[in-house]
Amino acid sequence: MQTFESFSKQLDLQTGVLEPVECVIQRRLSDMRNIYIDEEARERIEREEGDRLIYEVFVTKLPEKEGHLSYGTTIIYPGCVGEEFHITKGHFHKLRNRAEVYIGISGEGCLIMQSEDGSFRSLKMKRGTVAYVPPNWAHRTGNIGNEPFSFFAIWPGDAGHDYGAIERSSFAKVLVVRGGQAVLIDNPKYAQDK
Ligand code: M6P
Ligand code: ZN
Repeated sequence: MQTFESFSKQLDLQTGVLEPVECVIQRRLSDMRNIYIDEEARERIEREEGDRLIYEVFVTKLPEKEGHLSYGTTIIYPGCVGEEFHITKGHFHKLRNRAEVYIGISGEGCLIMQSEDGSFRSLKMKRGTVAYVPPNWAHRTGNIGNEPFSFFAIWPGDAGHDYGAIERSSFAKVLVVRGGQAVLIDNPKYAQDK
């Protein structure tokens, strides 16, 4: 039997930075075209303010194979695009029946989930929250506070990321600020049948 070498990394429990840093995926405004409901606001901010960093994913490179686990942390910087909070793209797993666990490290967030039949769930997250994303649910996470929101995530190595289905239909609800509060409203761009 082939063995795989054990290892450890250091997770900064204040910031979510995972060291040694191997690979950081940065998502900027320009990577988020048509992801937010207010595409005009996104374009205006990009034009007037530059290509704002929305979130970073510190990825640990591991075999994307059955039996392994993958893990990493995500840091979502505070802010809004129009009235919508900074939020990740969101994805289904390529292998739909693969679950995921999120552990809140810092800041305030909201995990939203949606199944292929259109059911929707949301869970607030803060430091110490352990949230379970069951098999078959697409998931994305927004920062609903004033500080960076970071969380640790762990998922099966063979799960894979499928962004296409979400890019086509989006999520049924979006996280917006109303009267200083984070609320979920119906997404005008949601198209279940596409
Ligand atoms: C979590 C995990 C990662 C994911 C990241 C950002 O850390 O679910 O697998 O890549 O969030 O989300 P997305 O890939 O949807 O932008
Ligand atoms: Zn996932």
